[in-house]
Amino acid sequence: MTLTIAYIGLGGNLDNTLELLCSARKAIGAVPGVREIAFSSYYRSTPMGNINQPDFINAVMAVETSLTPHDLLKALQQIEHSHGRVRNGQRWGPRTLDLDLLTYGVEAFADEYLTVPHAGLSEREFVLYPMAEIAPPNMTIPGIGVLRDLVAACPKRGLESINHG
Ligand code: A4P
Ligand code: MG
Repeated sequence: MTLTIAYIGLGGNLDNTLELLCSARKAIGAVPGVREIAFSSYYRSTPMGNINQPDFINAVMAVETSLTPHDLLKALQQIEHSHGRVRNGQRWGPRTLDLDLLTYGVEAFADEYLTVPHAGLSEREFVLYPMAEIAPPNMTIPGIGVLRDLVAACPKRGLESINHG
């Protein structure tokens, strides 16, 4: 059985996001064929894109997996759906837990379901900094570059790690 190291980005911006991310972390580690090997600090981050929304909380998780990238994505999407809805008054609120497959071993490919490494990874401080915290010092993002160089070129935009407690 081939085991591949994959990195997963977790994010959200609701009041209970920290709980959601903790719960999603456990759920990811419990998927058959997936084992957590590292988890970054949690970071508070300025919204990318539409600025008119609350700050995000982001983190990155490294796993070792026997799943294919598409099966891993499917598992992440199921976890998004089971964790990403919150009670908002009497109605179910929008999905706000985002799980992205950032890298899958040394693979670089894109099809209609999945782009690996994740598109936009190299511009996202809320992905690069937490990833660098848990990745090997010389890690290369396939087809993109050396993680350390990407971090050095990426402004922090107010990103800060938060105590989880
Ligand atoms: N997809 C393709 N490649 C991947 C991949 N590597 N990982 C496809 C995950 N999904 C991938 O995703 C849309 C489609 O992308 C999926 O059907 C999948 O097949 P989605 O999760 O349904 O949509 P989304 O995440 O809501 O939209 P999108 O465009 O992916 O949003 P982003 O780019 O994830 O941005 N600011 C801060 N500070 N922190 C954040 O985490 N996140 C967003 C969402 C915006 N601003 C943010 C943050
Ligand atoms: Mg996404």
